[in-house]
Amino acid sequence: MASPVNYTLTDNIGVIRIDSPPVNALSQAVRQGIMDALDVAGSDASEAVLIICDGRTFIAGADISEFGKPLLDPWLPEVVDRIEATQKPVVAAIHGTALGGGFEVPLSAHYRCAVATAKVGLPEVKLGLLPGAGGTQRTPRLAGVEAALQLMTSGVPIPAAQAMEAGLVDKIVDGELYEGALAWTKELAAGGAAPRRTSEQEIPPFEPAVFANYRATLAKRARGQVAPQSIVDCVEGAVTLPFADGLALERSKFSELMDGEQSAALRHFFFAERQAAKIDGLAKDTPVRPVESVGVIGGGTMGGGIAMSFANAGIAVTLIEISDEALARGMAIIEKNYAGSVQRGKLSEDKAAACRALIAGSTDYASLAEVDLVIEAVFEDPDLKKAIFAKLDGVCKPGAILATNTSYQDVDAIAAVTQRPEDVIGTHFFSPAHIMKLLEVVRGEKTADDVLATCMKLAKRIRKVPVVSGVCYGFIGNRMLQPYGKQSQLLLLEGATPEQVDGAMQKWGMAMGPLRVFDLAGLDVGYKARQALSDEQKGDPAGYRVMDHLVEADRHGQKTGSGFYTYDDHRNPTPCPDVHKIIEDTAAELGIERREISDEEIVDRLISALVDEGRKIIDEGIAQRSSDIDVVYVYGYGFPAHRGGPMFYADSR
Ligand code: 3H9
Repeated sequence: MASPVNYTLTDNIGVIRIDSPPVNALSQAVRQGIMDALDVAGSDASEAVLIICDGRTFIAGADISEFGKPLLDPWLPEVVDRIEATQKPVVAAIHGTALGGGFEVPLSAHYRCAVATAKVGLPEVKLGLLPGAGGTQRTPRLAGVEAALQLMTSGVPIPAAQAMEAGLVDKIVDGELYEGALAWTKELAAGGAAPRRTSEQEIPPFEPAVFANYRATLAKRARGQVAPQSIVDCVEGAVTLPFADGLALERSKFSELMDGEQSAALRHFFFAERQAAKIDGLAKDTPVRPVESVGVIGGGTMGGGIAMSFANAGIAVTLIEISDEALARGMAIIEKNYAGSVQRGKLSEDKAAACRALIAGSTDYASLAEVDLVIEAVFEDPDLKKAIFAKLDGVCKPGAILATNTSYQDVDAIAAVTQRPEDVIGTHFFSPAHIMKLLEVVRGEKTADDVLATCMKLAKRIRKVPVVSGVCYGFIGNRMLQPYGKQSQLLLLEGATPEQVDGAMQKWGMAMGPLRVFDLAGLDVGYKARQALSDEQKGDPAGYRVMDHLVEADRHGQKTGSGFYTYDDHRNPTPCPDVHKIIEDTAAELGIERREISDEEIVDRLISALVDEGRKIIDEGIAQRSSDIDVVYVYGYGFPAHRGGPMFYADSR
């Protein structure tokens, strides 16, 4: 097999060109190829060496698919040390994204240039790792301690201009990268530039408290995660130890993390997320329909958030409401959200204005005649939804995709009211829709393949992570939430308090415990729904009776200032003795004996409830694969990514 690394002597420059699609990851063959090329460059007539990549990006990191398997020589740390030790000046030329090991290669080169659109970063933390090829030692030498900690503990890549300001890149190349980089390398050689080894540079002065501050902040921001703290240890090592000892520290910490459960879970999750985009039985080249304009029906929190998701991706939106007043209210929420993003520095004023300008309002369905996709996001009333779809069938152009954002309703029944059920699909967003990454794409019985393929592709365009679900009550995520919610009620009746249940789950890593989630959603919603059901339909009263009593005591959840907790003006929950009394009385009413319940039992029973339902969802073919369920739970329900998702967690036990 041809090597993915090609070496040529071009004039007086040795050019090492890496071509290993899709992202030039540092597989064994690439590492070996770089070593071989350096061998040749070491003894030929070249006066300097240029490392550059073909394809869509510079190296995107170590090859993650090799992780967790026996190490293959040469190891990346050896490769980067060899680059740095080269006796001729080595230049790295970056385009696309230089990430992880893919940025540690340029850090070990002597000079770095990039095109303006390039980004560089050390995202290992997102895989439960730290930069293990000298990144923790070289980055602070170039950019200073604080910038290094920021880059590595956040894992967020930075644009080339920012990298240049930080000292991580020396030159921005205008125009074609190869030409510009080659010319610069020649210039350096002509000027007698010597190898400039990062390991030999002094670390710029820094605030000594920075390490303690980072440790404290990360203990909160990355609760329970090992890798961020290990990164701080290594950067501290960079300032206290000689370079070689710092590298040894980095290596030992890297190996510890690699062998640990958290990195295994996060690596699983990396591939799970990418796998979720693939649809079994659907050809890769299934055509997609063009989507350049979208209609959203319903200007509530959900509809507004959906409209913003499209506008943020540059897609024009028509927002439909039933009256001018309702439309004005919806538009005002959107304005407020954009103003908030500007205030928090997430969006520039110009960008916010441009996005906002893409959202037009209307009270007339005729304005949807030419849109490519409509998403209905009105409240969960099946008759109303069906009436809307019948109307859409009348006004929308042939080929328009008709989507419902329902959380529970039968997508097939909604499709059946139209003359074009093949164009109907579910797109279930999560609130707040302009922020949450998950999108459940619900494939109806008659949904056409190209409609499904279009929605999956579109999801990526609006920066969502799509997961396909079949039709069932609650689809993947909310269906699993039902037994989970029920289990939380049983735990209360059997002896736990709301704060104990939520505390145990949050300590374990959930963003929010189940009872705070109930409070957030509103206890009255389920209460009202239950009023229409017979006792038999309602099922075991232990699953809902406490909530009934809370609503009857006017505790409707966070929006009314009280539910399972009492809330202050900043929505902070406080445990409430009245709630404890309601729980104890309900247990007595249902003849349930109370006992001491451990945090371990709480976590075990709640996660088992999720997993048992998850297995049914797989068996019924509602989810394509168990890793899809993990993606749903991490991106939609605050499940800790470092535990890999509920199904991975259960499988690994
Ligand atoms: C590291 O470097 C450790 C070192 O410090 C120390 C070592 C000793 N390896 O995301 P996409 C595949 S840790 C293997 O859909 P995009 C991916 O699975 C690494 N495969 O494209 C997918 O395959 P498929 C630090 C990889 O354009 C295909 O490429 N680096 C790798 O949306 C396309 O990927 C990172 O964490 C990899 N490193 O985004 C960067 N990367 O087609 C991880 C990608 O079969 N990568 N693949 O599903 C990314 O963040 C994104 O892939 C990237 C492109 C932004 C590059």
